[in-house]
Amino acid sequence: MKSCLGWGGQRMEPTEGKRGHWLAALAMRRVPGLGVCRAACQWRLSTVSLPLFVFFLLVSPLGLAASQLRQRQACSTCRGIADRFRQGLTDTAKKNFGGGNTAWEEKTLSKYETSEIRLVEIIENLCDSSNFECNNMVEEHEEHIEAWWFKWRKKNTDLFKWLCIEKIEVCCPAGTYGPDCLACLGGSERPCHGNGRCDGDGTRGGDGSCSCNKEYKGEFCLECADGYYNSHRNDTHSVCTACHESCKTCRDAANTDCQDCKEGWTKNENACVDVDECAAEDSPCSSDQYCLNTDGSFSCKACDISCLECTGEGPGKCKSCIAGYEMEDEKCTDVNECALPGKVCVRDYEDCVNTPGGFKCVCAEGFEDKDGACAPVIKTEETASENTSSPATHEDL
Ligand SMILES: [Ca+2]
Repeated sequence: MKSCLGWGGQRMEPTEGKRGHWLAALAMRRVPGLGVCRAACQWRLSTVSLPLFVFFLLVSPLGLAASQLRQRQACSTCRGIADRFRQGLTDTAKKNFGGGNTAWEEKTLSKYETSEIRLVEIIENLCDSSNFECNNMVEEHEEHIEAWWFKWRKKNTDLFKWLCIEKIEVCCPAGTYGPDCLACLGGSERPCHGNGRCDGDGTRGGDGSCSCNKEYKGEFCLECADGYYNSHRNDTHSVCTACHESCKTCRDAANTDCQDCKEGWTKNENACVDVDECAAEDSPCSSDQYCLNTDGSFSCKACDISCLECTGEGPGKCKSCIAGYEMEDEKCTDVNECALPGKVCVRDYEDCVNTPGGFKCVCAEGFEDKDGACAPVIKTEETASENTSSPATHEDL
């Protein structure tokens, strides 16, 4: 509750001592956080059954997952605060210092360096105004930040470690996880033996288990995943290297070292070799496609547009031609219907135009299609050009 009362007005009035006035200054400047916090407090106060609700939330799997997520988020929020604080220190380092060298300036600077004014300036920029979690955390733990600034900063230079790990206890040292910061599987020095990610690493959440990189498997990420073999191995180190592309599993790097072949490959005299899917009696492709064999696979490609069926790319690889084409010099070639002995365009004043795979009948020059016949074109251009100047323009003026 204390935290909520923070920006909610109480500290708008300066209270006793140092903290009172800078907090008041902060509170007044940080209007955006105010409303949200006050609303949250009222909700909390008015909810009588809250403990019960929280209990059920925590025991349900969904609740556990949510609380895990919250713990991780709290750590990342705190880390963000520590990072922004460090940035704030850098940004304010040269402030109130003219760049001169006078005793007065040195004195002023050294005073500013450790002053409340500087602290307030830094704290102001720790969170974006829309970041509720961040504002809430700063507000809730302002005493810690203040204590660090005035008392502990010299001894404990790392604010993240001091605040997030030791005081607020939302983070853990790297390589450890969970409420008690236990070592990740494989040890905190090299979690998951350096071959994976430890669940909850560096946070108060997670269970310390390993998610292995793709080359590794097993609880400790020491074994090799399918398609990889141990090129180096002892009790604490394991290096897994990719098998030959033909192996599903292997003992070493060559295609003769496969234990099992990958799909699309087959064992032939101790080695895994490509299966030629295209050599099969029944082509795996459809009739208007040709089959292209590749290492470990195959693909189906479209025949040339002139082929009905084909054995490869282009009109030269047709087995038979589509209508409008005929086989000529082992190629499917367009039939010129217009040059055939029988006339194909039979209307008067009509020309035949050959097209790939077909032909068109169009009216000859000077004729146009009218009611299914080719009729002479009647010119109307002269009347159109005479009407270009209109008296309307004069009226407008
Ligand atoms: Ca193949």
